[in-house]
Amino acid sequence: MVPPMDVVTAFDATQPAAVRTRDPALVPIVDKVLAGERIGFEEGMALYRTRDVPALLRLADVVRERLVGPKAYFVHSLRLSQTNVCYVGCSFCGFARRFGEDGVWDYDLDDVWAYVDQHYHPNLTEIHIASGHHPKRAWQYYLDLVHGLTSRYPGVQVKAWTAAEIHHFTKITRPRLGYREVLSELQQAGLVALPGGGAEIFAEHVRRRIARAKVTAEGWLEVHRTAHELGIPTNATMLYGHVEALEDRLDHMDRIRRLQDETKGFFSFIPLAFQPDNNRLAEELEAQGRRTHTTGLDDLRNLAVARVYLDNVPHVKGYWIMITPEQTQLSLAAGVSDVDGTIKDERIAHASGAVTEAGMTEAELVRLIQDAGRVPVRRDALYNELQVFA
Ligand code: V47
Repeated sequence: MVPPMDVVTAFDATQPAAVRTRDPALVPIVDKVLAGERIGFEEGMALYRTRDVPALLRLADVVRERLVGPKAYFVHSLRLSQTNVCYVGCSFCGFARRFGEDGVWDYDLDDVWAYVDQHYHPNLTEIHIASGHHPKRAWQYYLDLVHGLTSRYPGVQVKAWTAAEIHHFTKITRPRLGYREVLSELQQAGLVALPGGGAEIFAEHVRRRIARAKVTAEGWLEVHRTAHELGIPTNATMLYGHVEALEDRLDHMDRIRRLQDETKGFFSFIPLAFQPDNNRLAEELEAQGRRTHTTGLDDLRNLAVARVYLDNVPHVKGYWIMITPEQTQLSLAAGVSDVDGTIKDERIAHASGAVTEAGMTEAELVRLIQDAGRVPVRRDALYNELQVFA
């Protein structure tokens, strides 16, 4: 039987940040979080399992407010995927192509400059690059790409390549370089941050099923550890809503939390909702009658658990490309303090059926944030504040 609201509470009238809950299992967790204490794995699972989702969202909102106050961040960003050639074969991916297949592209440097010229505007701050594991491009191409972008577009910061791609680069260098050398050469060429992609789900039994040939979980974490040691901040993602269990999601967050305790190099955590079109995993799930999009409630619950569990990561990002702008606006009341940005030409999620636009305008993002009662802040790739919209 559900106890009446006034029987079970974690409520201190002297504290403005009160969270009432109907779920007895939440009461000690709420107390702990409000007291600023870290919660453990089982407590994280209780957050995932609670039926009192409004209390969970409220708790995440309190944590978010404590960490960043009323501000919600966005960036003028351009997505760049210089190629979709990839031979890794992740089952969730609708983006990758092999040479000669329909829809393949593979930009030479001049094509990259032409692409950026087409999208460039004076407020453009960040170029976020993610692509495929191209088997033939030489290492020098990537260094020239970063160097060319930073010298041609002064003021634009390059946030480039997922840990999976950094891992791939170590294989194409001759003599073979390690993570540290690859990252440090990219840094010297002008790279300032790493995006959080390629993490998928760390748990081995899931990773084997969806990303068998990709960098291992340990490799992904080691790339990020090394980046942090070199002074390159990074993000962390988690691909959810496919074949993983809730325990796998929390295990994923737990590994990120542990690394962040060591390095403090993550800016933000970004759950990526599985886009179930045009990929093998979607077909497999379809055959079992389980090909579904994540639900709105699961998206919010997941973001809220992340906000509470990852007490050492400054931001949880609501990625509007994958969960829609409407849901992203709601997520601002569920622990989210960053909505990514203008993006312009997203291709990875759209290759797997994302129904959102490929970009948004600044005015749309500002409205989305202000209507949620929060203060929009335009930031750069390193979270320096460029403009606060009072
Ligand atoms: O690495 C691929 C994922 C990632 C699908 O760091 C899919 O600020 C869902 O990393 N359904 C690329 N996800 C996107 C990414 C990202 C996005 C937003 C912000 C940041 C950041 C990083 O997208 C890939 C892969 O993990 N992905 N296919 C799919 N069908």
